[in-house]
Amino acid sequence: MERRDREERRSPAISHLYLSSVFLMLPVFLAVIIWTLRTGLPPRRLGFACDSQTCRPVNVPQTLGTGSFRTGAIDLTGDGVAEQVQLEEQQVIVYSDGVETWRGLPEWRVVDLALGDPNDDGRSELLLALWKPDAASVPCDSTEASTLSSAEALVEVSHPFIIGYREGAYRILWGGSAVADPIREVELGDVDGDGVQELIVLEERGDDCAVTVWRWHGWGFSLMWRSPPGRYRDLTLIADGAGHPPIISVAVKS
Ligand SMILES: [Ca+2]
Ligand SMILES: [Ca+2]
Ligand SMILES: [Ca+2]
Repeated sequence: MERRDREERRSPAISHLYLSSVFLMLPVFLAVIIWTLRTGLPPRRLGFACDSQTCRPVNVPQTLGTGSFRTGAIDLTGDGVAEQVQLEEQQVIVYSDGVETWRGLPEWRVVDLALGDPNDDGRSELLLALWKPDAASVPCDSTEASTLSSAEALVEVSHPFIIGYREGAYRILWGGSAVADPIREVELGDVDGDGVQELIVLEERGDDCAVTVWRWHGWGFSLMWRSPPGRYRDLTLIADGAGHPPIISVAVKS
């Protein structure tokens, strides 16, 4: 009887201690919730595996990573020694033995680039996704056209360009026309396993993006496949083991 009395007398103290602990932990719980809301959860990654006809969704490792090019090495001059390629503040710079040997035009705003053989001629080049000012199309019957200065008539549009080294100099080997769907990111890789590299593009489609796969046809690229639109970013290619072509991987914003 005395023991029960003691327990009954002690139970309010235990309840008080329990409530105090909850109140003490409350700031910790709130901090975790705020941190999660502010930083967001890691984006989910989605993969696409391709064959000669199409690409289909596949599972890929949920690793973090950026799809934007920063630096890389490839032999552009064909002498067997790799050049260093850097993308700095939207300008492409090529170095040979630490010495700058080429940089893109100042009016180009390069948002991404890929190293490889986009035009399937056995030589390595740079595939640039760039914005540059182009002459705006002004209606022929517009009375305002004659009053516009040349600077005012320019608009910045998205292009794919191929830069290569030929006959002792870096040149624009192929300057693609302005694209209707601006290019966000590019990759080069033989995703269908036929021995020829494809151009993989993350392009804007309204408020969303689409992943597209393009084949070089001799004087330009033709579309092989386009994904349904999604909130994609960070386009990369990931190895799928010996004998298998690489898999396209994109992060999906939640
Ligand atoms: Ca070289
Ligand atoms: Ca080439
Ligand atoms: Ca291929």
